[in-house]
Amino acid sequence: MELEKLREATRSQMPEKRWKHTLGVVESAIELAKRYGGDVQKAELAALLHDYAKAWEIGRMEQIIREQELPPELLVYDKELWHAHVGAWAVQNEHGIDDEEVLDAIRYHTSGRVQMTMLDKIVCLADYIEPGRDYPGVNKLRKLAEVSLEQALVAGYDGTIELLVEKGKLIFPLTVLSRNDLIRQIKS
Ligand code: DGI
Ligand code: FE
Ligand code: FE
Repeated sequence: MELEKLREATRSQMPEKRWKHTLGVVESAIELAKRYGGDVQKAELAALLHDYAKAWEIGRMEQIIREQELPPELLVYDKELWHAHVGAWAVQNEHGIDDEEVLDAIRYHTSGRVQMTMLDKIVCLADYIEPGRDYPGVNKLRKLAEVSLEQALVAGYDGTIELLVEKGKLIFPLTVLSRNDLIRQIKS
């Protein structure tokens, strides 16, 4: 079966720990899709593939960003952002995934974006709260996730932004725009 092949292909891209995380994200994404009336099948597929390129070598990712004309501004921000865009390119290219909604959910799972789709939100939030995650505040996020996708995501971005500030790192502007947009969505 197609999904089974994709599972094995994805698993083969990463160490066991990252695969466990991936399975956790799949579980949480399915749960969130059911809770909020999202597309469960797309949530499962996007979650399975979201970190496809996470363990790829930095040099390989950089080359793909340049040669495939992925957003060049990625290169001047944290390398942690790269695997999302490279992963979307890779699953389209290596496995013929052509569902743009699924590709976008993979592409924007780290940074977020303005006007996130339900699927974008589900995958990004599942990434923050999957059962294997253990960081200060994760339980607060899990609680918020039962009430509001948007509120939980804002709390997630707040934590990430705080961490980046603490470390003196750059913040990818799209993350700030994404957070602003979610706050506007909550208020309207
Ligand atoms: O791939 P994962 O570790 O499962 O999670 P992820 O894809 O959300 O990556 C998160 C990492 O990216 C986290 O360590 C913070 C880092 N990062 C660096 N710059 C930014 C950033 N994350 C966001 N959202 N925005 C940034 O500007
Ligand atoms: Fe990721
Ligand atoms: Fe992840």
